[in-house]
Amino acid sequence: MKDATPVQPVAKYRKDYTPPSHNIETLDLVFKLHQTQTVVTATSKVLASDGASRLSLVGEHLELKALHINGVDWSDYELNDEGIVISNLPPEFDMMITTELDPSANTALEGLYLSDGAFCTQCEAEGFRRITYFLDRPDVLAKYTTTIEADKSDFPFLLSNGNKVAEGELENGRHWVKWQDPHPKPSYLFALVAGDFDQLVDSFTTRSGRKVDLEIFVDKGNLSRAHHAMLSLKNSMKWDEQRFDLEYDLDIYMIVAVDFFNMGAMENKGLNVFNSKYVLADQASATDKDYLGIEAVIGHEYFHNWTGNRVTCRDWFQLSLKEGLTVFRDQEFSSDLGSRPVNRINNVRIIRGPQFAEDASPMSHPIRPDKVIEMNNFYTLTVYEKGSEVIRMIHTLLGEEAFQSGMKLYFERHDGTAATCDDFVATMQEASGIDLDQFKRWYSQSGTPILTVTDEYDANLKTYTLNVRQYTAPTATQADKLPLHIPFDIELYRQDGSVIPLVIDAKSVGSLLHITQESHRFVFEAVDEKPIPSLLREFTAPVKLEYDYEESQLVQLMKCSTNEVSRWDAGQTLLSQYIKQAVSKGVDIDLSKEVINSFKALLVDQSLDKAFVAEALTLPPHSEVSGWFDTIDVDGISKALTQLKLALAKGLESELLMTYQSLGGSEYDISHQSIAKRALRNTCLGYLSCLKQHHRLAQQQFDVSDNMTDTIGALSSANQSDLESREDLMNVFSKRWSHDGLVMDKWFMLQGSKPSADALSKVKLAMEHSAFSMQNPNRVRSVLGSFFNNPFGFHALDGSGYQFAGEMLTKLNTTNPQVASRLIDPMLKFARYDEERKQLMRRELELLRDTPNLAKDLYEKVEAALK
Ligand code: B3K
Ligand code: ZN
Repeated sequence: MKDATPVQPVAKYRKDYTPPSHNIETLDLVFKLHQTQTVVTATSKVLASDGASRLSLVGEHLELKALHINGVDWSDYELNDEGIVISNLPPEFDMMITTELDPSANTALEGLYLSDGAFCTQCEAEGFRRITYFLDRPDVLAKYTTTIEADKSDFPFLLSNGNKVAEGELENGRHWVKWQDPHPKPSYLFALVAGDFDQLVDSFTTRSGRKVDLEIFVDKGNLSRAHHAMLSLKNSMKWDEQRFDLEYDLDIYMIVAVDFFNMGAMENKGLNVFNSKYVLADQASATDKDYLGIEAVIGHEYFHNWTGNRVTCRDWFQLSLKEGLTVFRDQEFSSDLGSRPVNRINNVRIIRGPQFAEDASPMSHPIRPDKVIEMNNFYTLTVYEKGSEVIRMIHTLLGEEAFQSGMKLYFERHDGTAATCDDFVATMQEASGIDLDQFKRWYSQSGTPILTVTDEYDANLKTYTLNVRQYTAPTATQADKLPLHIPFDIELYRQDGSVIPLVIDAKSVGSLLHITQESHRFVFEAVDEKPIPSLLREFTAPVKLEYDYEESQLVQLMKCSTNEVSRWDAGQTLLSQYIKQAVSKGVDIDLSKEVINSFKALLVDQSLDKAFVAEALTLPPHSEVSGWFDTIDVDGISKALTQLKLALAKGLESELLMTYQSLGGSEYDISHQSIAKRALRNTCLGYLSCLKQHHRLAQQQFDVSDNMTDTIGALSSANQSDLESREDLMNVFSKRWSHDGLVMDKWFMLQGSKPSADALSKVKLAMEHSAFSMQNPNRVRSVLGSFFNNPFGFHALDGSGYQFAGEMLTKLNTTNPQVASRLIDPMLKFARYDEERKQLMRRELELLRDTPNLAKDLYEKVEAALK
């Protein structure tokens, strides 16, 4: 047994890619499952690529029991820090490796581990090497056969990828099952699950008429909470046939929900493993947001079957090839099934908030990174969400039809292989005939481009000129930036709200402008009055827009824009102007009558989608606002946001109350309309709870609520406004749900985000709760994740928040470095804070750096931050 973490972790570079020395055609795995001593026998057919006689395999936390080559006990090998090097090999051979591992000691939840007594695996990105010595890299594709043997009464279900081909009974109450996956796959898509579950069974008939068995496995007693996941799965399968022309390729699709999981879910071939958060839902225990999250994640993992599994990544630097594309596909799925504008607004918020923040952090990287120490650190908002924006830009440039031709060509050319981002762009370019050469810089360049726009109107010539400049500031690891190809959608409006047609050089032009150089000048003709420009409509590119809007222009856009995302954006820009002023000048917020009225108009407009109105009334969060300033004034931002909320609450009081009352009392269902009503009603409650005369509403709603959305709506309002009823309501909730960790996560999250100085004591109390466990990533994220982003508790000036964070990260460093590494992100931005906070945070980072056995996950980030 050896320790996997070398003293000084080494980086890998994208430029250093070399093809594997050997290919593995088939892999036959036999697992004899045991909590502390699992034995794995891996038999493979191996072929040397260029006559290589030496084979290096990676392996971690393994004990080698036997090595046979062509049936002969092989002694010509050496074990090292990374794994094993086997020498004197023939060009073609059968290899049998037997290893032993201890799943019960695996708290990192990578490789084979125990989740509440059930065996399960997580192999992406590099977890398979904790199961056996292997060429654990995505460009080695093999056909797998898996035999699992375990005790029958404790583990009646033995699952793996592909189709079940045989099973049998053994002595001593044990049994075995054999699975065969006909599709060659990389090791990161391998999965095994063994346990006792309740099973929800259904089927889907593909458009070619094949019947696919659908099976969802959940903890005993949770069957009634799996129906929404099943419905989402069937919707995903149908949608992928209709929109992308893609059909499922096995006879069975299984999903297992587990409680101990580092991320959301995993797309293992035919056997998805899910965090139970993204499977379990019912009216009493799940919010509407949970329901929508389940739909999106079930869709995402299903869509990976083509974009990820059938065509996989050549190396991990290409991760966005599958993730950016699959996020794009799941966003489109949610938009086609639900509200497109509301989905788009939520995606834009993620980009403009946390993704832009990542771009501005010491860990900033392009969507296709160049250098990696710990691959798990690169499952980021940049690779996923910005990656999806890059695919969306290609879609915008090509249009749906050409984009789908590109997808078709992509599968024709790369199905069954491991491809690169360049391969993808090449198929899009070829299928459409559109030049994407310059566009490709989006893959290699990090940071957020800024588009600065100025304009002039010439009343005599009736011309309107837009000057557009692009600039990307240097980022942590990239000093020089080149101009990008930025799709820039615009529209011009008259004062009366009508649209002015776009004419350049006497020709009418479309609304999509192409920004390719550092600066552009567009002169529009026949513009009969000074127009109001609507810029970067639909957020056609992940850039920061700078244009000096007058308040009256934004008020007008909120009213007349033909595009709901732009109406929302105009409102957000309007509010941002007030916030920026308040924070930078230290003045109080005083909203003009016009601003109040434009929000009022949205609130009372019965023709609008209520989910959209709820978004339009939602303030940008503290984290997003922080990104607008070079130095973050934590307290100034909190103060401005509190004042702004109060100002809107006061200005809209009677309409908020009217809306709140009119939306109550309807029968519960999860149609879009009902979700929208609840969203708007709870948004109103949030505002009303700022006003003393309405403090009782939250408690009233809590008392009569028959669903989790309204319960949490009430509890959040009580928490946000720190109402007198807060403690009571929190206690009632915790008594009612203390048996259910997943539901308690909502309570933990509220404790961690309490907007007052006592948040730390609430967090410490929460960690004493019977439902809390430091081993469970969901619990840790809900309590600590929310606290580390709490502007009041975490950033307390006495440094107590930072010190606590340091202690917690040190603990997690040994038990679950992946989770630690996600949590540390807010600390990496220490240099952006005031001197006092900066010093305090830096000290904690330095202490961490000096921690013995610092995992490479944390090492990579701490080093980057302290550089
Ligand atoms: N591919 C997985 C993520 C794996 C993360 C490894 N640390 C889930 C997904 O993106 O669908
Ligand atoms: Zn994914």
